[in-house]
Amino acid sequence: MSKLELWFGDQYEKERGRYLQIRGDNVLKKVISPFQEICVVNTPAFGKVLINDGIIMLTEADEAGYHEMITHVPLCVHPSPMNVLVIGGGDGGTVREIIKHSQVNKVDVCEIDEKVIDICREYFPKLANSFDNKKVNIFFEDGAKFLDNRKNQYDVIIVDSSDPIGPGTTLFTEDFYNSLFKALKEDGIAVTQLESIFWHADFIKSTFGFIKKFFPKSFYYYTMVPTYPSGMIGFSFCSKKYHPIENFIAERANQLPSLKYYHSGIHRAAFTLPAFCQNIF
Ligand code: SPD
Repeated sequence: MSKLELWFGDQYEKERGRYLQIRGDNVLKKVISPFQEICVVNTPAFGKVLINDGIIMLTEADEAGYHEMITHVPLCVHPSPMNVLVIGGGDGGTVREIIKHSQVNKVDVCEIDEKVIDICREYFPKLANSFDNKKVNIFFEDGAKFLDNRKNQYDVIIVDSSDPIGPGTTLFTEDFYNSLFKALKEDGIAVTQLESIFWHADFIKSTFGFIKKFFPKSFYYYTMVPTYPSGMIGFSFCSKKYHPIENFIAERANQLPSLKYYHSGIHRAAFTLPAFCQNIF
């Protein structure tokens, strides 16, 4: 008798006719929170995988490329990033990277779903232990509503969201980018998760349509994540003052401890886009 095999992949993209499959050995946890289904699967190829509403959020094997790039790029450009906000990021990977920066005094985290943090504390302690750092304050709120009450407060805001469906939908609107602009100090930088140039170019282009209304300096940059749809994912770099390459502080990047992906060469290279999308954002 053949062994029953568990295969899974990104359900959102499957509906669009494209689907990476990963074999799972067993489901470690499956919970329906008030916001989404949260699932942790053990896999032979990628270690433990966190899947929310059928969409891969992270795998132990390749999360570093995502979390290091969403974090160190803005924090190695802003000259004095003391007050940082993370919207989303309930697994703790982004906070783990932020607290490597000694200049940072305070990290606020606004995660809509308390269950994500609980589950990640249990199954991904190497990421979620970062929430125990004394600089970290956690708020369980919708990110868009949280920003409504905050003006001129943060040096850097990192939007470590899920996809533009489900609980993350409000984080991809023009109003949200307007709120990001207002919540930043006069020289602030926001970085947001912004999908794949291969599969979501129209969406990225329309998002940049309103990013450019608010931020004088805006750029798309990317990282490689084999288990995300198309094997890569990008970010918007939204800045009031600083340029991601001209104001890059390479010495700071070179001093960061225990990195798997980020270094000063990758920082610069990440903003160089393939020919087909060089001029569309
Ligand atoms: N298509 C999936 C994109 C998920 C991006 N964020 C995941 C959270 C990792 N901290």
